[in-house]
Parts: sequence; structure tokens; C-alpha cells
Amino acid sequence: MTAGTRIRSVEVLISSPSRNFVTLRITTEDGVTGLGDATLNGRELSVASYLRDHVAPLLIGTDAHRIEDTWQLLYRGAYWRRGPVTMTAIAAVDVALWDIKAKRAGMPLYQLLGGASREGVLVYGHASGRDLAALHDSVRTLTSAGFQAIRIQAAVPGITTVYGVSKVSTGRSSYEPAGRGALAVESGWDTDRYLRFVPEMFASVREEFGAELPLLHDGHHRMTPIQAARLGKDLEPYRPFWLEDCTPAENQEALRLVRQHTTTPLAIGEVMNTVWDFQTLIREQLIDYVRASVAHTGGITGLRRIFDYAALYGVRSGSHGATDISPVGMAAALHLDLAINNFGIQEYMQHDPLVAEVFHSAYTFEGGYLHPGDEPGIGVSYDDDAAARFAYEPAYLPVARRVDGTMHDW
Ligand code: EZ4
Ligand code: CO
Repeated sequence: MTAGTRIRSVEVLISSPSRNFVTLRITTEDGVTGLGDATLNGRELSVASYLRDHVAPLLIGTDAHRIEDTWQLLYRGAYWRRGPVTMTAIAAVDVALWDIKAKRAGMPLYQLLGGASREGVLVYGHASGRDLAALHDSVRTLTSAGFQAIRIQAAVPGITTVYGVSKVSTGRSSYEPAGRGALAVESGWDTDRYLRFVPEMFASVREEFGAELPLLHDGHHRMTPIQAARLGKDLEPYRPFWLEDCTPAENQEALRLVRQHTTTPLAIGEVMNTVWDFQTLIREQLIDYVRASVAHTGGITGLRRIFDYAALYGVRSGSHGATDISPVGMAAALHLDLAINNFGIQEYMQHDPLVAEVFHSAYTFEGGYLHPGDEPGIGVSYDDDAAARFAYEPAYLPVARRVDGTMHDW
């Protein structure tokens, strides 16, 4: 073992600058530190405990250089494999170790992943509105800020609160930070109204902004396969960049039916955790984009495995980048995005300005592209003093019920 590369400490840091984040900090005997994102929205403390109570004791004294072996120890050695809590914990360790390795090498992480395959990372922003006029304003705010691809969501007439619609109409989406409080907020749902409305929404945005602007939409697991097939077909005239999470994709075979009926590109995967969750989707080319998050799929090591498998079948990346991915997870995703050949697009839902008080990050946004920067490591540091000002508060993602009260996917 190289002198000094033994792991000396493993700290679980919890802070809440506008929303809760769990961050792992690993320090070697010679004082090199690495950060990993361990945030699992609405279930944050379960990952914190998994890391603090079960993982940290295994890491103390081991060689920080042995990333693959540590990954396998935590995956195989737990016996209880996969699942969001485990894979988020493994991701945090993995990204922290890559951060340390790249700092030691004196290089930005993307250099260790093979070097840059492109000049920057194309991102899409989030536009939303209480009505179509507000949605248009929101799209305009993003295009003025330089965004070159935009996800559109709007309130469905007749449904009171809808996924993806910001309380403010000015681009930065405040809809999603999980609601602070003792219980989850309930929202209403009516799939038939939704299926009638979404093509109208696309028509109005195309009419206002023209044929060329890449437009995306997130179905948030709300449809059955036949409903998703219908929506995909109805959206074809508007040429969406993708339709995201059309069905709850635990049933991977169900996507065959959707695929038979529509040429609308499909993107799936923000709730998935390993390459096994994508096996049928990728092998049968049932999706066009992998929406997995570096923070929930075992880190750089786990997500690279998924992207490399996807590359064999012409499936491209579309990494998750909602605001519940901390700047640490975001930076890690950007290094991978820059390096792989089968990059597609990266989600970029800008954080609240308070987040930058705790996380100082080197990545930059210009002309619709993000770049991870050239600092050694992943390029993010953690400000403990600032973090101390933002204490953890319990928070839940909303839940959805249909008009008759039946529990539905949110
Ligand atoms: O609701 O990350 O595409 N983005 C999304 C997100 C998810 C949150 C859940 O924690 O669907 O906004
Ligand atoms: Co989504």
C-alpha cells in the first residue's frame, strides 16, 4: 500500500441549505479528502445510518486507492444486494474514493475516466407553469439564460396540484424540494385529463417557440403501458426529444408494448439502482436514454457499468440532475458525461442559491453547456461552518391519489 493512502476517517455530513443533503467525507492518513453524495430524497437518514453504522467501520484502515475492490466488498459483502439505500451508500463511498484518486493524480476526474470526449455537456432545464402562458414565460426565461433544451410541465386543468409545476414561474423550480413537515403532502391525479392535455401543451409551445427547440417531458411513472403508447403516439407530430418515465418500469417487459406503438424516444431510470434494473430495457432496445443517477447507482463505478452496457445497444446517457442530487453528485455526473462516448444529455435543475454557501463547486454553465472544471478531483469542497447554519429538517416527497382516493404513483 502506498504510504499515507490508508483511510483515516469517514464522516457523514448532513445539512439543509434549502433542502436536505447527506454528504460523505473520506480522509486518508496523509490528509487527502474526498466527497461523495449520499442524498436519497425523503429517506435521507436511512442512508446516513447505513454509512455511519455499517460502512464506515469497514473502511477505516483500508487502502483508498482500491476503488473496485471496495465497491465489490460493499456490494457482495453486504449479502443483501441492490436497492436504493444500499446503492446510494455505495455511490457515496465510490465517488469519494474517485475524488481522492484524482486529487492525488493532480487531475480533474474526467482525465482518469479516459479524458474529454467533447467540449461541454449539453443540459436541459426545467420549465413549468400554472397555465400555458406561464409555461411560455418559463421557457423564455430559460432560453434567455442560454438553455438549449427544455423540459416542459404544466398544471393540468381540473387537477389541483401536479408533479413538476413550480410555485414560481421563473425557471428555478421550487416545486420539488420535498415538503418539510411531519407528513407527505397529497396531490390529486386524473390520467385521462393528463393524456388529453399534454399534446395541447406541446402544440402551444411548438407554436410559440418553433420546431427546433428540443423539448422534453416527464410522465413520472403515471401511465399504464397502453396509456403510455397512446401519449407517445399523440406527441409524435411535435417531435419530443424524449418522453421520460412513461410507466413504472419495474415491469421492464411492459415497454415492449409502448415501443411497438410509438417512435417518440423514451428515457427511463431515475429510480433504478443497478445494471440489472436496465437489463431488458437496454438489451431489447426498449429505451433510448438511461436516466440513472450517479448518486443512486453505486457511483462512477456503477453508472459507468450501466452506460457501457447501454453503448453496446446504441442507448445513450441522460443522467438525473434534479435538485436532490447535491453539487457533489452533479459534479461526479459531469465528469462521466464529459468522458463517455454515448453521452446524450444531462438534466440541470438549478439549485437554490443557498446551496452554494455549503458546496463550493468548480463546474460552470455557458451557452447551454456545463463543464466540470479542471480542479484536481471532482472540483467540489464542503464548507462546514456554513453547513452548521442549516440544520436537517424532516421532509417528504408528495404522494398522489386518484379522484376516487386510490393511491397512485407520484
Ligand atoms: O421527482 O428527483 O426528472 N426529474 C424528476 C425529479 C424527481 C426527484 C425525486 O426526488 O423526476 O424531479
Ligand atoms: Co424524472
